[in-house]
Amino acid sequence: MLKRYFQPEIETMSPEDIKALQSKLLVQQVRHVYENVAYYRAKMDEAGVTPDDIHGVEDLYKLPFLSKSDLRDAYPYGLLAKPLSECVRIQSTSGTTGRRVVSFYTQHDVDLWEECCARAIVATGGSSEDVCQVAYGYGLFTGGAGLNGGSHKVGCLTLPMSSGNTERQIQFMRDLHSTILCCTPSYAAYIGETLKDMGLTPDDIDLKAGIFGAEPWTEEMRHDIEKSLGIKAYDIYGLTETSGPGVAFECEAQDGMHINEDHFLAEIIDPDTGEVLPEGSKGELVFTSLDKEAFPLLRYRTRDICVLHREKCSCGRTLIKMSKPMGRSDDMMIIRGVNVFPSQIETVLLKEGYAANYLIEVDRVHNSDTLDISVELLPDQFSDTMRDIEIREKKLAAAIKTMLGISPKVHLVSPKSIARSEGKAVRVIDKRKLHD
Ligand code: DLL
Repeated sequence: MLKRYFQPEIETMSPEDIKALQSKLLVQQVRHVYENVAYYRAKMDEAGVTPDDIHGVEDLYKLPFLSKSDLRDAYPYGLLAKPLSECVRIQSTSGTTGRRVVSFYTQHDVDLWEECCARAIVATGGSSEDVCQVAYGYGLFTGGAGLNGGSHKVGCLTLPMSSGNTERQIQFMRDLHSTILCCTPSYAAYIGETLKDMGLTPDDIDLKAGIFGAEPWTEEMRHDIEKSLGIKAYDIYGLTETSGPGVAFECEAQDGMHINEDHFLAEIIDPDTGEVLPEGSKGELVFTSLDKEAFPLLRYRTRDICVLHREKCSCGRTLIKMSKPMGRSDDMMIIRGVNVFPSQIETVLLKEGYAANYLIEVDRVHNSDTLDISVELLPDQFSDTMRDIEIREKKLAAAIKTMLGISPKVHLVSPKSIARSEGKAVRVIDKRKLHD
């Protein structure tokens, strides 16, 4: 029989029992950090809090926050809570934006991380009958390693493709009958586009589900990917700091991701004041690891903006859900005084019938912000006359203005002229940052 849950005893635990488990683990985790991480001990000392002040989840607010700048200051070993001789793995972000994060794992940490990814795979209907094609990048990036490990734990036949070489991906997918695809949503969209370019349809492949994350993506994009690959597309969330993918995962309800609360305690705070907000409020997601050995993090500010909901889910899981992050607070652009997230623009583009192939360029000219959005025409729109294209550009600009409150300049460009992504897509170039 198909398993509905990878670890039912946790995934369907009553909220009261989860809270009790979290409280017990939190007390231990705080002590572990205080005794082994001088950097965080100094923060606690400064805040006047000791492990004896932490009796359970209700005392979490007493602990100081940890931020990206702390990670930078403590790079590379300052937050390590175990001797290197007990660590078996390092993963890292690419660090292209100057924010390299290095995370360490004991074997126990790797096992728990892979279990989290296994829960995500089973939640999409995955089992030992499946062939799981992992097209996240392998290497320092956590996507490949995490889903690879999760796939093994479920017992899927694992196809460690890594990203890139898209036609070969499709060839293997067909020859080896892959049923689950794991990659970034922008790469999934590209695979869908390539399938069509190869003269194939979803009927020519056996995929049934996709596990896509590592970057923000909209509901509209989900719909497009599902159509182009003939699958159900599920979201998965995580960050290098917390191990990698699998902190939260989507189930059959496809309306938010269940957080693996036995390993991660989530809070939402006001990003400006640090005040803890009630459930249902939009704010910055903060995570406390509960049972990590090598790289535990207490009250880590992710900068991701989302909402937490604890309600009965049709899948039977009791784990709290997070909404799709609409982007990092540092992805938010302030253009002519207005807050703009790239995901808002993507929503309009897809609703207006374009694909998610676009580039947003922001600049400042004569002290005034400019917003230029290049969007690819679809092949059937490309035959339009110049006049038709101008009308389209105006219509799209008006729809974006309605969403954002500011007017962009829209440039419709020829199909396939915007570079495709095999990993995380780069959709914004903010030239103002280059001038500063
Ligand atoms: O992206 C880990 C990951 C790999 C998650 C594969 C899911 C699948 P980092 O490179 O450290 O780790 O980037 C973490 O990516 O803080 C979010 O801003 C963003 N992110 C991750 N998952 C999602 C998602 C991996 N499902 C950063 N939706 C996070 C939106 C996401 N943003």
